[in-house]
Amino acid sequence: MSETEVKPKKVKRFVPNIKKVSQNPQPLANGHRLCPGCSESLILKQALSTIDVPVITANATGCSEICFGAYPYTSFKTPWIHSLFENAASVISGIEAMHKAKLKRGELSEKQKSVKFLAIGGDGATYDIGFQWLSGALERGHNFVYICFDNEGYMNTGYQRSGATPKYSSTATSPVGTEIKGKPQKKKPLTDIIAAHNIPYVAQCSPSNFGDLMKKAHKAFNADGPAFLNIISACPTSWKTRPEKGLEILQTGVDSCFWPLFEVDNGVWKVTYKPKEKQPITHWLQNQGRFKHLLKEENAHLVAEIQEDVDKNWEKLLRMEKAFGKKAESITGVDLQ
Ligand SMILES: Cc1ncc(C[n+]2csc(CCOP(=O)(O)OP(=O)(O)O)c2C)c(N)n1
Ligand code: SF4
Ligand SMILES: [Mg+2]
Repeated sequence: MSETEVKPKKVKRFVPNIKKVSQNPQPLANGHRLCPGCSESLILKQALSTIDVPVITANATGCSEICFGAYPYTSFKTPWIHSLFENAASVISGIEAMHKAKLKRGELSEKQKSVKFLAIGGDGATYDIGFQWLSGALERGHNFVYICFDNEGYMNTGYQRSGATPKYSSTATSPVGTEIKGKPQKKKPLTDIIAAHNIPYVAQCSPSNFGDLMKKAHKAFNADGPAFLNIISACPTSWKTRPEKGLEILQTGVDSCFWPLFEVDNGVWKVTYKPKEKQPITHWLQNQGRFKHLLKEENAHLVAEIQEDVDKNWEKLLRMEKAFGKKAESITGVDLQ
């Protein structure tokens, strides 16, 4: 490291002790308007119970905003602002910049100084329509956490396909028929794209692996600059799954490596969960109505294609860890220093 480089701040290791974190102030009141079995409230509770300081949230339009925000039934007990669909990252950037200015002018109490900044949005808001706002906020280096609830589609408006929708999922705008077998395109690798912004902390998580999610949320909230958490979120209504099976289904996504759990912490890649036995992709597909057509014999080649893609992505991730992890091997063997 050169003399001019700033050393990343050391964050104390966080141990998700359920008894202890359950005593932290809960961000959400009892009650919301999410469908039964929706993961979004669980994700927020897991993430926000890792900090015990005030948080200001900007919420992009989507299920979370509609279901947590409707006056007079607002679920958030902390300051919360509804942005447009696309600009939650810009709204929170402005609030964070104002906080910095007030801090400089000595206008904040000790409690106000400790405030954290959060932007939340669905995959439609994050992968697609708000992407340039998010990318700009990350590049400017605002100190905030962005949480994406990736339920793989525009669910609030009835499951239109988004950049996050996986290939061959049946959606309202890519219905299975004689012409197509669901969405023809692959899912956008957003976590990798965000990691390419070289921000302090990026991670992919699932509420089924709550210890992993909470450790990552704690790191994100304590990062020196922007942090991004891409969190897969079960949507029983549009995935056509049983509400009580959400976490089990998400676990099959993780164990099949369709949704691997990893982090990029100040440039260091780490796969944070390696399944003892990688499950076949059919375990992820089989209990979801949106993939029902894939289980017909005539579509076996489509499942094989998905499996091949998942395997390639998993191999690539392991190679990233090898090349850019803590024990990284030099790619060329040449030391440039
Ligand atoms: C500019 C704009 N386009 C479209 C809409 C309509 N709209 C509201 S919520 C929504 C879907 C949100 O999808 P996503 O961000 O994935 O969140 P989810 O509902 O899936 O949680 C759409 C299309 C809008 N409010 N603003
Ligand atoms: S439509 Fe899906 S994402 Fe929206 S509240 Fe219902 S279960 Fe949650
Ligand atoms: Mg969505």
